[in-house]
Amino acid sequence: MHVIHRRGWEIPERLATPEHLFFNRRALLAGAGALSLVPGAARAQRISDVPDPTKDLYPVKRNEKFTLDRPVTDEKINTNYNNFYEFGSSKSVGKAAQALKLRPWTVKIDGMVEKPQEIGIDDLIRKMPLEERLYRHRCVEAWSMAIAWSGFPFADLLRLAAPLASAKYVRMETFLDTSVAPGQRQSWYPWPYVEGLTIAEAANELAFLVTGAYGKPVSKQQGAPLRLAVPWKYGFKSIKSIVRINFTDERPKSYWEALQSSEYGFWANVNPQVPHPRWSQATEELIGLNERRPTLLFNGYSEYVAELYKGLEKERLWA
Ligand SMILES: Nc1nc2c(c(=O)[nH]1)N[C@H]1C(S)=C(S)[C@@H](COP(=O)(O)O)O[C@H]1N2
Ligand SMILES: [Mo]
Repeated sequence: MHVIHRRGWEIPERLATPEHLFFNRRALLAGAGALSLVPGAARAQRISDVPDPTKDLYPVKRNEKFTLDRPVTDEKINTNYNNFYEFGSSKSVGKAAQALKLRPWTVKIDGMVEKPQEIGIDDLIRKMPLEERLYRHRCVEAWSMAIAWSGFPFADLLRLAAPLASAKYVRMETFLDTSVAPGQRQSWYPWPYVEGLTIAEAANELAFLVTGAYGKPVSKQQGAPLRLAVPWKYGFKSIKSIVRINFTDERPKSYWEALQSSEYGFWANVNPQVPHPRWSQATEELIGLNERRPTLLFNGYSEYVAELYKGLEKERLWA
């Protein structure tokens, strides 16, 4: 039998510290081993789905403004090492996630807006100016990747929804369907997954709604058909498979905050100097590169976002 040595991106147990409350080493190892399952997962997707109706749109033109200080993570690694608790608490949820049906898919835009609407995902995607961006992604578990996302600026969604001046926050929700997502049958989790931003954060040019990755429609395990990317925040803010975008004057309570508010808060900005209650955030494991690096304030995106948090120093900005 082929003996598999630990690769660099298989995080040593003492450094790997996932969001879920009790660390499951077996699950992590299964995630690493799942690279061998790629063909199976791909086949499952081919059988259960109609061809993606937006496929012709990709690849889209790269916006060269957003550059990286590291290579893009190999697509096979990115799509085989995921956090998507709806499909299980291990990193190897890629196969289980293929059960998600992507069409029909409706996104409800409601709450404090001038233009409440329910819009089919294909109408939404075709209305929006798609571009590719290379973004870093820093999980609160102290690992990172770099991904070639495709999608559109959140600012364009704001234009479509036209929030009222009284709206302060945007609250997003993932689908809820226990018949496809076994994790959602675990009733101790606060389903559905919820995340939120202030309107000012959503309007920031970095805030990006993802519809594609690596030059094609985004995969299910990465959060198809619509997922958030806010690269200056810890990865859990990047909510997947969004079905509702609600505008409100009440600060949304996010999934991880509802589960464990002593460890996870609303802002969740990356800061290497503020440790998680159970581990350091000073460095990160670059998955796939066998490398550990110092983590940067705002994950290296200070020039875009530091201004947003002036005057909020008393708030819990770093959890
Ligand atoms: N709906 C939903 N969104 C989610 C999660 C999840 O479990 N469910 N996990 C979050 C976490 S912790 C991370 S690090 C990223 C992982 O995205 P990736 O699998 O594409 O790397 O998704 C985020 N979005
Ligand atoms: Mo994460």
